[in-house]
Amino acid sequence: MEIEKYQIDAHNQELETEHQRRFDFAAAENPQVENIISKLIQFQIGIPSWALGTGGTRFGRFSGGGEPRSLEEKIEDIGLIHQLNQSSGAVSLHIPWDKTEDYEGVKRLANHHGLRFDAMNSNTFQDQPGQAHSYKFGSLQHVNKAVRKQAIAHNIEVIRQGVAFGSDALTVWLADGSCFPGQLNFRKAFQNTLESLEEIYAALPEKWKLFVEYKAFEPNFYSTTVGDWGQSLLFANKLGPKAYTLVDLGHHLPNANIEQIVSLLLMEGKLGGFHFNDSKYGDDDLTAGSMKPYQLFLIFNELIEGMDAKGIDHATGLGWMIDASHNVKDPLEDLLQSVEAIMLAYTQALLVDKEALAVAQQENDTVKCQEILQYAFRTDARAIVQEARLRSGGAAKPLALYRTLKVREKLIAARGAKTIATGL
Ligand code: PSV
Ligand code: MN
Ligand code: MN
Repeated sequence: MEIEKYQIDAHNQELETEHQRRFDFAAAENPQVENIISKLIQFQIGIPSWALGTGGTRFGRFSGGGEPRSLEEKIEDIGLIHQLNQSSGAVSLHIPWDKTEDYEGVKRLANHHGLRFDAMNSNTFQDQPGQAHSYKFGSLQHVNKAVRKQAIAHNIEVIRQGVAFGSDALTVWLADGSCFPGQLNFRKAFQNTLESLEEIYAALPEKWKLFVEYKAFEPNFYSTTVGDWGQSLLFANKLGPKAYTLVDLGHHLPNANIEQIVSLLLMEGKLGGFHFNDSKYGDDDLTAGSMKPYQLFLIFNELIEGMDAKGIDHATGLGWMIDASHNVKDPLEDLLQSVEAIMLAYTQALLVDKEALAVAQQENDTVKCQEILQYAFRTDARAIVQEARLRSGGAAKPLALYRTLKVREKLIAARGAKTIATGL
């Protein structure tokens, strides 16, 4: 299904007076608002193909119904989100969960919905039917070269498919590690992984990037071979200029200072991409901004400061992607909430008085530094984000319109109540 333009227009008209009042106030308060709006219009967030179904845990899975049954239906779902918010103009695919023989057809469909293909994701954390070797004890790190070869070949195949889609990056996330002390020789595991990544790196086309994603723990609980940003950066530095670190917000040990991590990675020119989500305990994959919106704001504050210092374009300088999916929400509503939270945090960070902050830092005026940051964080940026969305042809209130139009009910009617999307 698609949402008709007249439906968006009618919704927007109904909310116009209220929006105008709130936007006029925000514009009067924030003289740089036009500059911010043009940045917001450019800023697009990649939607992961695996977030369109109700995520499962190892305890069960509760499908919400109407889930996409094919890659085409996943693209259509992202098209719906993008129609509503005009900020979700990319899709990140996961192979082999996303399969097609008709690359041109899928590309045409994506193009029709205004979507481009963000980073491709390989999967060597599950065994696939008919596969010769098991990844039970790792993939790129494996003690057996034949297993490593199989995992390398899979990653090269993902690059091949990515080229066919028109993507330009590969994200490698490895479940590799160990569950018990003594199980693994850390140094050998690192070296095997490096050698394997070198082969994958050598297969990258000219303009491609390789994102090395790290994660502190799970599914291995004693050691993870790419366990933190230090390890990821080691790999990226050894691999070369096309290799970067990818930061997934849920992949840190509790209380890690993620804003400091991104600041230093940016300084080193090695921050490549982002997986937005939120968490209370670990890799919870909760809706972005649902737990720690201040942290999200502080991360954006560092990103903007670092990108501006280096003259990096906000919209195109990094791979901005969501990686969230869970049990209880309608996945499309959840993604609308995540994108909104990201846009709000980005806007609030754009509102920070950077010059005043630099002066206050220079004067060691800690109180003033906090005042400056929190003044921006406590600004109600909703009307600014809404104005940017309206100017791009989106809906004033995407979630409200999604519900008014009964999109989920229509998807269930078209696809059935028991469909299950591929993914975790
Ligand atoms: C692993 O937890 C991860 O965050 C990686 O990005 C995977 O590609 C994604 O989840 C989906 O499994
Ligand atoms: Mn991730
Ligand atoms: Mn994760």
